[in-house]
Amino acid sequence: MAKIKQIIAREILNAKGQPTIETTVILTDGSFGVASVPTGTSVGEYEATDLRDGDEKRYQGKGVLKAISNIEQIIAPALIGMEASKQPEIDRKMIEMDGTQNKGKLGANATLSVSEAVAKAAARSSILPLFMYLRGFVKRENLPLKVPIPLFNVLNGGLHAGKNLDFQEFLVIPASSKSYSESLNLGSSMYFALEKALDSAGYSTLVGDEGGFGPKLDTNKDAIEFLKRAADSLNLRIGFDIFFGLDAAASNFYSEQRYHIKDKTMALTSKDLSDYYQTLNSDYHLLYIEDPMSQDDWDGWKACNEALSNQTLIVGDDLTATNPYRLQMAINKKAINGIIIKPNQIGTVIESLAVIEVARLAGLKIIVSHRSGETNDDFIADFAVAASADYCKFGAPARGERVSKYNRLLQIERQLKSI
Ligand code: 2PG
Ligand code: MG
Repeated sequence: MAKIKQIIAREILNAKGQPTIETTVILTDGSFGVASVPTGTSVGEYEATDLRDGDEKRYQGKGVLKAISNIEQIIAPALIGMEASKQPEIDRKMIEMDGTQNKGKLGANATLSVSEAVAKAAARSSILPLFMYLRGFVKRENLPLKVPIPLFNVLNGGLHAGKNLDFQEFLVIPASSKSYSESLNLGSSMYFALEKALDSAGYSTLVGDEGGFGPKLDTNKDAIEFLKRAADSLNLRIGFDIFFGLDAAASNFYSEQRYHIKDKTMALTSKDLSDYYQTLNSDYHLLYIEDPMSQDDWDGWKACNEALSNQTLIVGDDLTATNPYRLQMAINKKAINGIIIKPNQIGTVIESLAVIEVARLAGLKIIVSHRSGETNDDFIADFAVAASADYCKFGAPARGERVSKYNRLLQIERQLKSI
């Protein structure tokens, strides 16, 4: 069994031009794994620490040299000599060495890059595709091995597009009856149909952080209306061939217990906002709403889930932050029926899988997600398949750091056919 021989980390840039970590793990049999970790822009309050140097002379204080030194000086000496296939022990060791609730000492960016690089190296060493290797750590192996349904973020708003709109992501979701490759084609067709619809109405088609268009429209509803126009232009039946979804990222337009959106002149209570989602739902068949309420507005969440969950996925992201305690609260309060899983919100591969396990037992839908500040690393594509996620959210079907994941899923789809 191959053991960890060397761990090297370096500072690279993510797709937004901010520093991040790339870690290489080399094993005694010569196998190696390279992993780089993403960064969020709209970061929830309950996420694990993305450790930054704070040295204003380098990269506006966002350098990651401290996290890198944690990898090389603290993590590497402890992990070298361990069997690479013992992912749970390796991740546990890092959790213990960190000793905080939120990876505040070592940095979740440091621990995750090592955790993922170890998994990649061990997969190579065992001559398994990464998704098959990771599958070995997933409980309830009778779950279907399939490519998740992609959620395409074709229109960007909020912090991802200069606050052009309040809601952050306008998603198109292919019907579950379609194969993954058909779904990718559909997402791409919608993307270009939307570009045409915006352009012919005189709006900008410049793109936001996740590759979707970022037009300055009058209301959030207008953005959904443009999705409808794009679908109509392709003769797609909404609610049959294609569905729409939102990541409202509502913490970003919540202040003094009110929600502020362009669609309404008055500030909204949770109840008003929930009613508005219901109106949008009856007009546009919203299959999915992520973070409809702010991250601590539990009453709002509960009421929204109660009102909408029979037709719509009510999904926690900032609310749950891939954190077992937050997830348990959300389950107890009946606040959600789906959960976003972002490995960098918690900091290791095994902890991310454990959160999925608990969520699935509670009957929640699982959505594996990228971050807005991605790299070209495609780890989460394999991770999503291994975990039998219901959906995956990797941005628009455009731009290198987004399509690296979608393209990897194409490869996996082929590999699954030959199993
Ligand atoms: C989100 C994510 C990813 P960010 O809110 O779901 O789309 O955005 O990475 O900026 O938190
Ligand atoms: Mg989100």
